[in-house]
Amino acid sequence: MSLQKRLFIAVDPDLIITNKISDLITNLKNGFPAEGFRFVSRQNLHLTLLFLGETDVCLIPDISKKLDAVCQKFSEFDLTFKGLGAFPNKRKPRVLWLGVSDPEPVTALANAVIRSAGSTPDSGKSRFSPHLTLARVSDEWRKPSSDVFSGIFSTHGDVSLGTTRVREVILYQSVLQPGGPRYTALSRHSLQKLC
Ligand code: 2AM
Repeated sequence: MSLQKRLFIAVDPDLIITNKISDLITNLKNGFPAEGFRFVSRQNLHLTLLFLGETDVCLIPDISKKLDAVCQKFSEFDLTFKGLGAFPNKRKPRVLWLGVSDPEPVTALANAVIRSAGSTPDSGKSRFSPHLTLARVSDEWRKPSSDVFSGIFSTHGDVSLGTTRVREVILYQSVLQPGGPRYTALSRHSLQKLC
């Protein structure tokens, strides 16, 4: 059997935005019953471009090469984090996320990454929708707590966290552990510098 790693491709917010997202998560934890949420830990905050899932390790050099090629065609760009949203909907969320107000550049980048590197069984199953996951909601909390969620969206729905410069695309390995996943950067791919 060949060795496999669970992979995904993402961009990271910069330190200032990471701190602001971390503060927002602290506010959410303080203001609302935390036991129904699994918040993303500070070091794991990212915006996924493509989830590859379990991937043969022998494919990793080829994926990295493809990411280099994609990143040669895209310049660094700004990404503004704004607004809370939820999958599948705000009434009974399974995932609570932070949206972006300028989705075009990151969507173009993600679509290019999907076209180039998205050939594993799990990749590119759903349409790219730019979001940064803040928390996952436990099943038992989805049904009885719609007033909690409406409280969250009325208080923080329009939250505006500022702009990060996206400078690189990162190939991550995810190792699932009882205390939450551990993400390790396997390779980093710089976008073209702005003049
Ligand atoms: P998301 O939280 O932005 O939706 C690493 O597992 C990342 O890959 C997750 O943070 C998740 O991004 C994304 N992902 C997409 N589809 C996935 C799936 N089927 N299983 C696990 N992660 C998935």
